[in-house]
Amino acid sequence: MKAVILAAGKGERLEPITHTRPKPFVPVLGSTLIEYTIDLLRKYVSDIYIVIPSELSAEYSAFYNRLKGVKLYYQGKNSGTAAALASVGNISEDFLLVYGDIFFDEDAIRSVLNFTENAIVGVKVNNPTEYGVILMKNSILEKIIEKPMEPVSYFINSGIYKFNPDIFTYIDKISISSRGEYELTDAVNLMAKNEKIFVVQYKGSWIDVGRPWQVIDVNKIALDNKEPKNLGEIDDNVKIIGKVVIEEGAKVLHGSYIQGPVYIGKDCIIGPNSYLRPYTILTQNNKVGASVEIKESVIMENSKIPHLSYVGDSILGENVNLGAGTLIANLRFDEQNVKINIKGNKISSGRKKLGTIMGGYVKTGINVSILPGIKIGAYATIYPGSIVNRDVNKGEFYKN
Ligand code: TTP
Repeated sequence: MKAVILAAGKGERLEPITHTRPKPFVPVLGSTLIEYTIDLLRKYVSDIYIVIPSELSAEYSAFYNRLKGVKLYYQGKNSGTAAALASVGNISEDFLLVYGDIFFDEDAIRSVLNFTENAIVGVKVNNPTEYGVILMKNSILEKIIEKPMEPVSYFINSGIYKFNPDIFTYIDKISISSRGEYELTDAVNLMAKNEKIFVVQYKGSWIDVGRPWQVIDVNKIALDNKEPKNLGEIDDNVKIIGKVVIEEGAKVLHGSYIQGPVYIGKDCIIGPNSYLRPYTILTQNNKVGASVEIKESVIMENSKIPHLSYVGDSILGENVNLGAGTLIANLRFDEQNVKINIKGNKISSGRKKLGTIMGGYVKTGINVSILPGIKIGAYATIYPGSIVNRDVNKGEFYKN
């Protein structure tokens, strides 16, 4: 069996994380979302095809080029999920199709493979109006309704399918949607009129990584699923409580206090006297120094937080350097859910606690304070002593 991963989306909602990396390469512990999906699919399929954007910056290309044992296809000039699938040409046997921006566990794949016919994996969510809602009868798909105004059902399309080759015939028949895209769900709806598509009611982990804070959610689940281990070096006088995963080459120095679950990736150096609280994810080669406290945050590779900082409920991109005394606020005085700017609209994150979403290569000077829900674009520089109370653009020099 073959599998196709659609990975040619824009990922605008995930900015500034996607300023320096394609959306499917958001970190999952020491790996990335797409590499996690590839590893999982490899157990079940012989060939993996990945559809990627046709125009790639050098920065983005480097990520795709590091994928081994997969075949890359460039999406043609049309946009949309159906156009993306059509880019692989025709596949002459049954195949799996998976969106590249979802996190799920193996049971989802196993359950869809149980069917000899077409099948789609559905999941229950609280916010169905943001997804393609599934209407079905006796577990057979009737229709998918994209982003309905009213929640006609709480059961939605997870982005995992098994198709026979007829899907390509239906793709040929659809026309451009009101969103200006060729949408796979239009082809699936045509197919559902003529052929049976079974709906798998999946209850395991599933996250659509569309919004920045969902990167924290995914990493929390991935860490919960991991066994504790220690391949690093730990000094005397380090206190570790709960589950901690410490990868090769990592060092935890004197006086550090670690409350699991915590992930300490390859070659990280922690301490002396650092405080890591639950769901601190240090992906790789991070430096966390003296009197630094981190909680529920994902810190991407090569980023350094060397002195006297607090980082709570945040995402820091790769190669970031926080100046001494950089403090990130993660709670509003009125304790309302933190809002964040997504494509020009202020959206509630649904989280009472959310700090900053910082792109790659950002540098902060000493004594910088960042208010809750602020996004800082990649390559920005924050002048010492600044209070960051608005979003900062990519590459901006911010001073106040
Ligand atoms: P979406 O999440 O609908 O779109 P997106 O990835 O462009 O994200 P954003 O809205 O934040 O810009 O995409 C669902 C999946 O389909 C995702 O894995 C990307 C993939 N996709 C393509 O491969 N080609 C496309 O033209 C589109 C629109 C999506």
